[in-house]
Amino acid sequence: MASAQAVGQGERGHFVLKSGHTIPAVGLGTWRAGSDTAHSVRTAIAEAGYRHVDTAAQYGVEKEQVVTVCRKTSCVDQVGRGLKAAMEGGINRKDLFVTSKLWCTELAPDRVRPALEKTLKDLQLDYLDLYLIHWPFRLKDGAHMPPEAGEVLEFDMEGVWREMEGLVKDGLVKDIGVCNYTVAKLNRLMRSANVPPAVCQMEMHPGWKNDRIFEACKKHGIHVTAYSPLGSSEKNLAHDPLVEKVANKLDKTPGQVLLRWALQRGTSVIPKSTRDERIKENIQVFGWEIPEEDFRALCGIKDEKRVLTGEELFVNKTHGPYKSATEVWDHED
Ligand code: NDP
Ligand code: 1BO
Ligand code: 1BO
Repeated sequence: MASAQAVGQGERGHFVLKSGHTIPAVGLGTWRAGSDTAHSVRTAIAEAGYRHVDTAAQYGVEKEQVVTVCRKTSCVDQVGRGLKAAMEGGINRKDLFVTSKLWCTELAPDRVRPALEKTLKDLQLDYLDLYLIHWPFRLKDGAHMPPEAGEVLEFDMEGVWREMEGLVKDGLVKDIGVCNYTVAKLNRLMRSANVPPAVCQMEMHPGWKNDRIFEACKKHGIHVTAYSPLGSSEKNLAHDPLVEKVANKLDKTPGQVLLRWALQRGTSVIPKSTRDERIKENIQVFGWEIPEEDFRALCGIKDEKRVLTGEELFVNKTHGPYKSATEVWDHED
């Protein structure tokens, strides 16, 4: 049966990583969570039962920031404050799973450790459960979107990974991994890694199944986390007629069907919401299954397209080095 993957072990479900550590099957995404971040993190952990939070230095939500708009000063909430509030409410740090990511400007061996140390300080933590390379492209400090000539630099993948391995050795992070990798880049990394990536995070939903890299990860025993599992805000699949039909049949919400579909494929999920009711809804995905025929029908959704092509971040059509999104993905799409 398509849903053979072991999920729902324990109260909320988790997957076992290569390292032997476990990753909770559902985590809270925080990209574009903005001023609601601390509240969302606190609600997710203290009220909805999440134990996994996904963030990144690049999201600008790890640390509280004071912003002034139209002479009015306010605080942008942050993940660190939400985690702290949850821990003050009695949740143990060791029961939480916190993921963060190394941004593209820091993809040089001598920048890895300082970047991690800043993230730890901003999150007010003394270790991370998982630290990921956010995108496998090095950007110059202050690079534009899209990048101007000379703003995409050479990326020393092996040197950066050695530094990531050092963070594990020194107990600053429990596991390391990558995001937005292709099969070609993964094979290159596997050739030199002493500590193989525990997790590969990638865009995945019925409108972008990403099977090629998913299969490569399975072959290497690398756990996959599906990002944008609802299709992100740009392509929200909650209104897809087939998803709605399956949801009605199972008496679940479209969001729950999309998340359960991903769990049954064997991936963890990190849906983002800043609405309390959706945060709670998105973790009610255990103790029931999408039947085989509906699972297969969802797999058959046509018109597969990425939401995050990387084009705005890394493509310079005139000067390169990446002149198209196809090149960003090593011609594998
Ligand atoms: P998601 O697929 O999680 O979708 C988020 C959107 O769906 C928001 O507009 C949200 O709105 C809405 N939503 C949330 N719950 C429901 C629901 N039950 N029904 C209908 N709509 C819902 O998109 P993201 O792109 O945010 O991906 C999730 C997380 O993955 C990110 O937040 C980030 O942590 C991570 N990520 C990692 C990337 C990487 O490069 N490694 C790239 C992209 C994402 P509202 O908030 O109003 O509820
Ligand atoms: C800007 C980074 C994309 C979301 O992870
Ligand atoms: C804002 C990030 C877009 C990546 O393609």
